[in-house]
Amino acid sequence: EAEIPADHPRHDSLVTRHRVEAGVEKGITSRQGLIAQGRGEAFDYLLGERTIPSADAAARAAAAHLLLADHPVVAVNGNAAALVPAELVDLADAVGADLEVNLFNRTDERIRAIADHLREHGAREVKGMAADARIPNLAHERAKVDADGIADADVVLVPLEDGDRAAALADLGKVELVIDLNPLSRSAQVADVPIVDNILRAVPRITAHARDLADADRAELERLVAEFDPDATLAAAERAIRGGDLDYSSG
Ligand code: PTJ
Repeated sequence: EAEIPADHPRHDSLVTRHRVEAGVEKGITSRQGLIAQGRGEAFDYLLGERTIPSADAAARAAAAHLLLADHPVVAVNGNAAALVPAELVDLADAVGADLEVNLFNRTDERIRAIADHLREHGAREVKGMAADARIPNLAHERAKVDADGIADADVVLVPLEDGDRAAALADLGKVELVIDLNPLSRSAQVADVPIVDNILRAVPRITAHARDLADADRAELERLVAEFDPDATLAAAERAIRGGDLDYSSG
């Protein structure tokens, strides 16, 4: 990361690529994670690599859900761990959530490597190794979760989730908060709160909103949740991507 000059017009995008590459080298990120990152990057480019107002409102609604939850869980996959490990630990601390490693391409080795990586970044307890519960309607390996983690959660934050798993979690009646740069992806479409933003910007933003709302009463949090409109949020993101008045001259 040190070699990329801070004033390079595509600095953040280059740093991100390096982190995902390093994640693969460290055994944290899957090779499919490289493809996922490329897809995300294309959408971010079209968004102007900024947090649009509807995504900020979604991050605030997500923070309200996490603060209201009885048992919030932040799921962590190979891309999230490579990109924002310390930020995920910070978010879990701010809202009192469990961290659970939960992988699309599950291997025990990668789960252990990600749990270690999160501990290196300040996490105390990391769930995901027990795998003693299943999400119904998913193939065996993809269905594994912890009984005292995601299986027991009422609110789950799933950054960059695969569509089938996002739909299966939503079918369980859990409140699902999804970070995904593609507003047309099934994960974004089934989410109670879709946050169409780069995970690099979205996670610290949810944490900042949670800290800002720490002293809010339940009625205010419930109002934020009730007023949030996922369809309008997705439509606003799609409009920003398709049209907008962006200046791409720096690219
Ligand atoms: O570590 P694992 O085994 O759990 O696998 C993780 C990936 C992400 C590889 C797996 O879940 C997967 O294949 O996901 P998909 O179906 O490729 O979906 C990833 C979604 O995340 C896509 O819609 C991308 O646009 C989006 N995305 C990629 N990078 C980012 C992103 N969204 C926000 N921020 C990003 N940096």
